[in-house]
Amino acid sequence: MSKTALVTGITGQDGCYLAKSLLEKGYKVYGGQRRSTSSKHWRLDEMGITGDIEYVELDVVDQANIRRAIEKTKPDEVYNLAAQSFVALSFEQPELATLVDGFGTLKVLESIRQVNPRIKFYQASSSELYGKTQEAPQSEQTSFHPCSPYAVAKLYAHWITINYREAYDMFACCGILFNHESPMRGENFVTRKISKGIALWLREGQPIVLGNLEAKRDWGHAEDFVEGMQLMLNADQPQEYVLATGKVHTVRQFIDKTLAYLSIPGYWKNDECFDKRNDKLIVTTDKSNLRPAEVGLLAGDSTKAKTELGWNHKYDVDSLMADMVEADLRRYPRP
Ligand code: NAP
Ligand code: G4F
Repeated sequence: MSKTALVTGITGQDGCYLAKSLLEKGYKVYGGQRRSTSSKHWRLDEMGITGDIEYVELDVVDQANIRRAIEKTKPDEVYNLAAQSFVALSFEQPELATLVDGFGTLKVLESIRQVNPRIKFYQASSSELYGKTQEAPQSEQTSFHPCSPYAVAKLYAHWITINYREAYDMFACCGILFNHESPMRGENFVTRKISKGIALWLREGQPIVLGNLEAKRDWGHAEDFVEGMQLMLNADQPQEYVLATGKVHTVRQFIDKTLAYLSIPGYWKNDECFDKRNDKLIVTTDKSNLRPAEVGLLAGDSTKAKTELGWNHKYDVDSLMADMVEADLRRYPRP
């Protein structure tokens, strides 16, 4: 008999890749989405799977509503992807990040415990938990030092998931996922600002405005990472796993790769990048894009996921960047 999954955060980047993958494996997929005055299905539409999913009203700040959604959908597996996931915004709206990313997870867990504690639960933990840690690369053994309201809320969610597993013997696990991007990435995140920004620069000439160009990230592709989530929920035992590529690049290097891919000869003058052919500005910075506290380096060691789950990634940073740039060139073609 086919399995049923309830995915919170179905309208987000990971929601659409996970739903596509689950549907391909024969799952019945319920998508939890919060009320909105307009449709937020652009990702699902682009993937051509909008009509294959059944939607339920689900806001993770309202427990009665989560409970009803679980009673109605009777899932075998719940993937809790719902979050206010933009780190920078969590400094502006710290309470909202705490309510959604922290308490929201508790509410989903508690609803599962009340309705059917045999439902398997996946929590979207984050490499942001490591924050200011001095250790690199970071593995399941590395200690956490979160340094944003987002990361602190995610730390609560991480430990409450483990607590429910230990206290109630639930199959609840956390994937500690390093940055993963795709053509479906939200437009505020730096890789998408670059891929969309360069398409608009080619079309209309306005420069891309960024913040800290020296931040180092371990960027993978969401398509690979949603496979790891499913492997975790289908493992013999619920455990925590790091998913990462193990390769690190700065924001500046990601820009260089993008320009090289498009054969745009760029040169840097401090934090501004220009076109060698005509000195036209391509990238500049503005302090409004800096954060009160910054995570300088995230580099993941996913040996455990590779050996125990057989997980691996198909994309590297170059094929990820190419996928994103090609998608934005299609969306924003030159006239
Ligand atoms: P995303 O694109 O920002 O999607 C977040 C989803 O959460 C959206 O569907 C959003 O719905 C939904 N949401 C927000 N507030 C909600 C609420 N109160 N109730 C119900 N749903 C709500 O994020 P993502 O990149 O797919 O990431 C998925 C999860 O993995 C998140 O928990 C994120 O924190 C975590 N994570 C992501 C990464 C990464 O690099 N992408 C790495 C580690 C962990 P709307 O469309 O209505 O806004
Ligand atoms: O793309 P970002 O906003 O992603 P960030 O902060 O690493 O968070 C993402 O990954 C986490 C996993 O590690 C997730 F948990 C989280 O939900 C989210 O998906 O920023 C990446 C880096 C940062 O150091 C930032 O300061 O890029 C730097 N950056 C430089 N200029 C910028 C910009 N980031 C953004 N968003 N916009 C800029 O203009």
